[in-house]
Amino acid sequence: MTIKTIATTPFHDQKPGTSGLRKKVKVFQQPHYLENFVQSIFNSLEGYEGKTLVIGGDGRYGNLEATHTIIEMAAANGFGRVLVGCDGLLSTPAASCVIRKHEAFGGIVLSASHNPGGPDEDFGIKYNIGNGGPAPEKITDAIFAHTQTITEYKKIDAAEMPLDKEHDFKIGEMVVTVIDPVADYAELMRELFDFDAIRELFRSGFRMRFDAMHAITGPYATTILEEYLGAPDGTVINGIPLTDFGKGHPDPNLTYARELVAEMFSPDAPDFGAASDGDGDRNMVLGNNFFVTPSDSLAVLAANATLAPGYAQGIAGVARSMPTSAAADRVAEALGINCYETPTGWKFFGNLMDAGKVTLCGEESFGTGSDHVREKDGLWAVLFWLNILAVRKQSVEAILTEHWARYGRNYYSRHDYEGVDATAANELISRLRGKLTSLPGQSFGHQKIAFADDFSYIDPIDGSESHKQGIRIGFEDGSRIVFRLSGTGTEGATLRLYVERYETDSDKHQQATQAALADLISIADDIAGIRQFTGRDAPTVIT
Ligand code: VG1
Ligand code: CO
Repeated sequence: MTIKTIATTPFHDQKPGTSGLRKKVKVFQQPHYLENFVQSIFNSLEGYEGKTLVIGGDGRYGNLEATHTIIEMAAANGFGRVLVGCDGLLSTPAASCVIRKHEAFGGIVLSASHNPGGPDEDFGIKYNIGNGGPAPEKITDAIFAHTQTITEYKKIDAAEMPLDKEHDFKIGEMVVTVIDPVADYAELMRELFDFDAIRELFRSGFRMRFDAMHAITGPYATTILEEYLGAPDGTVINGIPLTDFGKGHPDPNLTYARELVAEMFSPDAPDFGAASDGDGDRNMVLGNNFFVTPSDSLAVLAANATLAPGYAQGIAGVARSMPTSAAADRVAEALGINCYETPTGWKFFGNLMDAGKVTLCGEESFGTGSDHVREKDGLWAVLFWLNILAVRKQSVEAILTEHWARYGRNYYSRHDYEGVDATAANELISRLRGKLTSLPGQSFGHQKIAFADDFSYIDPIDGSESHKQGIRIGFEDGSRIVFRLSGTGTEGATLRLYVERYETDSDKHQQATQAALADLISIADDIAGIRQFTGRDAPTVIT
């Protein structure tokens, strides 16, 4: 087999964002587009010759073809070995696990996460480094720079690419090892959680529903929950991964996980419900007729961490993204550990975990995880909850009610305005930026603004700086409004409004969330002119 060097032209495109490059499938189908990006990744790396590259994706439309291409390019570029999931499948957390366990040089994950899949929908690709986490900005900047100047890429045309079974074969000098996508990950989960206690919980008649949303977590959840933990068959629904996710939107929230939400808010609801996203790194957790906000979920996991064997020694610290509620901060304070506030995106947690400063991390966007891998991990969070439920033998609602009584309740909601005009959305943000210095001291009804800024972060480990990470407006009673634009959408702009109010009086812990936050929501519109700029009367998604 010979290495082909193919002439190409640079493509002028956006910088890969929070989670790599995400585009419509049609964009990725342009000649040389994927190849240019993959070669730009390799051109940004040093010292990978002879080393191992992990490859896998969430099974969306285009996954398998892209996997073939990347394997052929890895061989031509001098990697020694590729570890690839059967049929090109690996969830994002499993890819992180495999990179770490097999001490790979890095990995390429094919996914557009929670974005829909199919010929007219989205595709994505990202590079993860040797610690198993998303590439830091230094590398994504270098990749982008290479896409602007690339003139050729290398490839070996393989006659055959048998990825449908576990075995080894060679392409040129490179070994391709096809692995079971579930095995390494399932073994890690078994080390972290008390599988015996969870098995006993299911044996006692505990009822659970897990919605895999026709995405990658299906095989993982079926193996772990139904096979290893003895949950009844049918506990996992929509468990077969489909290239178009059954035409659904594989985003585990109250709007898109419709089937699960309907069952969990019915008279005969199971005790526990959960869902995961396209690539398996997000999670939503529900009790019987009860929703757990991701911010609260992080706080509950932190407060109960020692109940799981993998965290029995206690946790070093917690970290949350800036828009995530301060519920975890209260727990950290009580435990006497640090709580770090980082910009949105999992990559900001990597250094803190590598340095041993934090064990648990979370984002309000249904992302929770720990230092067991370097990605957020949907099924891990679900198993953590099961472990806590198995030990405490209480309902999800009772656990939350006790949690709020002890730490106070952070009422919290996120409003998304999806697919709005990008110019108008940018204008809204820049007008807010212009107002920042004049806002403090202003009153809106009984609320007085204490501070307003555009969030900046200096990484405590490597000193790298990130600016303009979102507008924060804080009120004197500790309430907070945050505005930022999404970095992961592929159509127009998405404006996100995050609203939070802290309530210590447990007599006031049973209010409906939107009602509890109504004042702040209307103040947000007064300050930013959301309706005026977006032309929308209501958000697309409320969580
Ligand atoms: C969103 C979330 C963010 C998350 C990112 C990637 O980003 O808000 O918290 O890290 O998606 O998640 P944005 O820029 O659209 O708000 V995933 O599941 O795509 O890896
Ligand atoms: Co995801």
